[in-house]
This record gives sequence, C-alpha cells and structure tokens, in this order.
Amino acid sequence: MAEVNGGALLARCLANEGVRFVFGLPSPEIDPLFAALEEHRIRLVPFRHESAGAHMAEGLYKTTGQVAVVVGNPGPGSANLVGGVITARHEGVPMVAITSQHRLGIVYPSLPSTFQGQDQLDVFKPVVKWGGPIFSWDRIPDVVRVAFREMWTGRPGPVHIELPAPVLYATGDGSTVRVSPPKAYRAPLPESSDARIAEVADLLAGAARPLVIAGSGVDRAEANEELLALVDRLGCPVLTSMAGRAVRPLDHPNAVYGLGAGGDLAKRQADVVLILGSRLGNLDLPYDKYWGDPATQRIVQIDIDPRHIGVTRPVAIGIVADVKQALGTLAAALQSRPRPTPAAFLADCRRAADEWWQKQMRVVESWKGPGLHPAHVVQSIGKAFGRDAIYVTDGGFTSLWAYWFLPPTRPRSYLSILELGMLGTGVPSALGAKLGNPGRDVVCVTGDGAAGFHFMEMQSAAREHAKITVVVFAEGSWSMEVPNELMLYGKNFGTEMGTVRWDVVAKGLGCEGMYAESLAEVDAALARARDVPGPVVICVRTDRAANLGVAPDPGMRFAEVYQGPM
Ligand SMILES: Cc1ncc(C[n+]2csc(CCOP(=O)(O)OP(=O)(O)O)c2C)c(N)n1
Ligand SMILES: [Mg+2]
Repeated sequence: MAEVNGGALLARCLANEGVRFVFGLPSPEIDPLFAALEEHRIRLVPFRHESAGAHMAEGLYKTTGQVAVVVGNPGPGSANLVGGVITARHEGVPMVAITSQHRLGIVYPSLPSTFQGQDQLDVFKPVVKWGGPIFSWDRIPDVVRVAFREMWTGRPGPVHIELPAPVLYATGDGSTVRVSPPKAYRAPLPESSDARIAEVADLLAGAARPLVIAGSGVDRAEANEELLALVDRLGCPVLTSMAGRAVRPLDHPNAVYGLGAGGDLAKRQADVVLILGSRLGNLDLPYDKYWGDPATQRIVQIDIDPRHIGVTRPVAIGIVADVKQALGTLAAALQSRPRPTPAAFLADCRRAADEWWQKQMRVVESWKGPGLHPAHVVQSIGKAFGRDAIYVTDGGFTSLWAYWFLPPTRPRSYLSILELGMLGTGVPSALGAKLGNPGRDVVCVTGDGAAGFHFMEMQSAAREHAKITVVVFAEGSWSMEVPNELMLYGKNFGTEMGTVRWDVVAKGLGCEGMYAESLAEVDAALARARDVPGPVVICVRTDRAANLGVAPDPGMRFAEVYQGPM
C-alpha cells in the first residue's frame, strides 16, 4: 500500500490533464500540493498579485492552448483572484482556479469570528463556468474530472475548485485511485453534420459575393490553415474581428481591413457571409447601417458556443461545432461544387480599404513632432522584432496604435483583451506567453495607465528568467478618457497620471531599463533590448497630443461601439 497525501494525489490528477504550470503563493493550506508539483514536472510560478497569476495563465493558453492552475490562498488571496478569473470568463480562457480554504469547522458558514473567513464558492459562483468543493481525499480525482469536463464543454472558460486544507493533508492508498486519460471521460468537441455542411457549401457555391469574417475562435481552434484554404478556394475577402487580428496574416492577398470603408463595402455587398469563431459583438459594429439587407443577405455562423449564434445579426444557418472540423468538412464539400471566382468583389473591397487607410492614417505620416508619435514607436518595434514575435497589447489609445501599426503576426501571436477590456493584463500575459514559448520573442506594448496595474510582475519575470520586452508609452495620462471630458465639459479631471520613469522602476525590480525621447533613441534601445538576456522595460516619452490624435473616422467607430449606431 502506497500512502499518498491529498496534495500529491491532486498534483498527479493535474499532471494527467496536461497541466505544466501552477501560478500561486504558498501557505500552509496549499503547501501539500506545491510540495508535490516538481515530482509531477509541474512548474510553480509565484506572482505579485493573484489576478496577475490568472493573466499569466491567459497568456499561456492563448499562445499554446495549455491550461494552467491559478491558486488563491484563503480569504484575501482568493478575493484578489476574482478580477483575473472574470477576465478569463469573458475571454473564453480555460483555467482552474483553486481556492484553498480553512478547516470546515470554521467555514460554511463563515462566522464573523473567522479570520480570513469567506465562503469562497459563493464568491466565485457568478464568475466561473462551474465551481465545486473537494471535501474528502477520495473525491479528488472525481472532482478534477468534473472540473475539466465543465471547462471544456462549449466555449472554454475558468472553473473553480474550493479546497479545504485538511483534504490535502489527508492520506490514502494511491493504488486504489483510478486516474484515467482525459479521453476516457470526455467527449470530443461537437462536430458539424455532413447535411448542414452541404447546405453551407451550396450557399457558398451559389454566392456571387461571398465574404468570410473570422474571430479569435479560429486561433483558439487552431483552424488558421483551414481558414486560409477556404478563402483561397472561394477567392473572397476575409475580415477579422479586432480580437482575431492574428488569425490570418494582415498582408494575406484576401485580407481586407474590417473597421473601415473596405470592410463596410464587403459587409454591405456580400450576398453570403460566413462568420467563423466570432460572437460578432459590438466591437465589430453589427449595426444595420454597416451591413446588407437582413432580408436577403444570408449569414452562416459557425461557433463552439450555441449562445453566440445569431446574437447580433440574423442567421440563415447556425452551426455549433469545432471550427477546425467544420472547415475541414466544408473544404471537402466545396471540392465537388465548382464556382466562379469573385475577383472583382475582392479587388473592390481591397481598393476601398487601401484608400480609406491612406486617408485616415495621413495623420500619422504627416506628424512632424517635435514630440514622439506613438504610431512611429510602434512601427519601430515592429521593425525590430518582426513578424515572428508574440505581441501582447494593453492600454487605451496605445493599444489602438499597436493594433494598427504592429506587423502581421503568426497565428495566436497577437494578444489583446477585447472582450472584457481589462487594463493591466499586458505584462503578466506576456510573462505567461514567454513561459509557454521560451524560444520566441515576446513583446508587450502598453499604455502607462495599463502598465501600472501589474508592473510588479516584471520582478516575477526577472526571477523566472523570462525574457520579455515591455515598451511603456509614457505620455503620463489616461488618454483614452480625455476626449469625452473635453467634449462634454471642456476640461479634464482624473486623467492626469503624473510622470513615472518606468525604466528606473524596472531596474529596481531586477530588469534592464531604458529610456527614449526620440525615434533614434527608441531604435537604439530596441536594438540593445534584443541582446539583453533578461526582461527589459523601455520607457518611451510619447507625445500627448499625438496619442489623442486618432483619425476622426476610426474615432467615430469607437464611439459607436459604446453609444450604438450614430
Ligand atoms: C481595469 C480597468 N480600469 C479602467 C478601464 C477604463 N479605461 C479604458 S482605457 C483607459 C485609459 C488607459 O490609459 P493608458 O493605458 O495609459 O492608455 P492611453 O489611452 O493613455 O494610451 C481607461 C481608464 C479599463 N478598461 N480597465
Ligand atoms: Mg497613457
């Protein structure tokens, strides 16, 4: 009989699920698990804030598909974790949030006498897909199975396990426990039926002006090759959601920039629209004025989550399936259906997009200074790190400049936070991405407001020897909040941030720090940053007016995201 404690048994179950990273802080209530991690080849990564730990898990998942565990200690540690877990819920990021708990004698219910007492199942209930407790040693494998099954059902998301400490200290005979491979207790992802796919193929084959709109679900399903094969075959334009920037190379011959005149033309004139892995949310401006007549435009939507189907635009066909499988079947079905290539439609959309882009972005080209334009800094970053890096973006206007001017990337290599819009994810997400991709450059482009939330994680990066390069756009303001104040009140309040030397702070945290005020200094710092072995922060003093100078048309579109059609 091999006696194992609950910590060791839980580590075995998590390793069985492919978990390779646990983000958490030690405490007696969780120590039996942490003590057993190394033996199961799971790396423990301590953080400086629990929510940042969740964002690390997010960066890891978005770039590799790997699921991590994030731990909150009883009371405050678990409370701190909530913001990160809500973000994961919105972003469709699977992770296991484990909250360690006191002995059951003083919780459920927690009385006012209980120090750090909080019935954490209640706290997490509204923010996770599923949550449950483990109340005894022998239920550990069972509850881990339930948690992973719930996590992967439909759209992935965070699940919660509440874990009273005595369960981890309890022992039992390890040989009595069955820890079976995940396939033995989980169904494969839902598949589209041949009959439905045949309907879609008929629609597309008969379309005069087909259009594909792809969201980040294509990245998550790793259906990027299938997407490109489809648009090549259809010869049609492909737009993406903002979050889906990486699902196809920006410079693909069929790519059309979506939020502008090219995308408008494509959406208005398309007779059949295929929406893949996207909920088509407000950021995609799903308003009638930008689309074709809903009575005649035929929309097909394929998504893993039934709750995403037909939310903002009426669909002719809605399919709940793994996008990769559905696209594979669709490609086969289209083989037997010859169709004319709508070359003129694609060319018209691309021309409209180009003209729009040239006109709108003249504001960037014509910038003469003397201050630094954030778009120029972004262009320099792109030149220094190229299209093979992983880019993580964070902040207000700064993240828009990054979105517009960073280079095309590989799939799953452009991270943004466009579902909940949580500021502060950039630094920890970049660290998580680096842990999962040690051989790749990871670059974070962040506003100075966003940077402040979890900047302490630069010290985590230094400690973990994780080389990330973080460029802080330090104009000293919560710039995105400025225009509304000026427009409505003619003055600013609360947007002034003060001056921070992020490079100096970084040095104090064990990182390399550099400072730049001119483009030449930016380029020199980026060149040096490439050769530094550890994490680097470049503090760039960008120009306030330039950061505020988003072109009017994209500015209006962002206003419409919040206000509705105008
Ligand atoms: C956690 C959080 N708090 C507040 C907001 C609202 N918000 C959105 S953009 C923004 C300003 C961001 O400033 P910064 O990161 O410096 O970028 P900038 O607009 O200055 O380029 C704020 C406060 C948010 N999205 N997330
Ligand atoms: Mg700012």
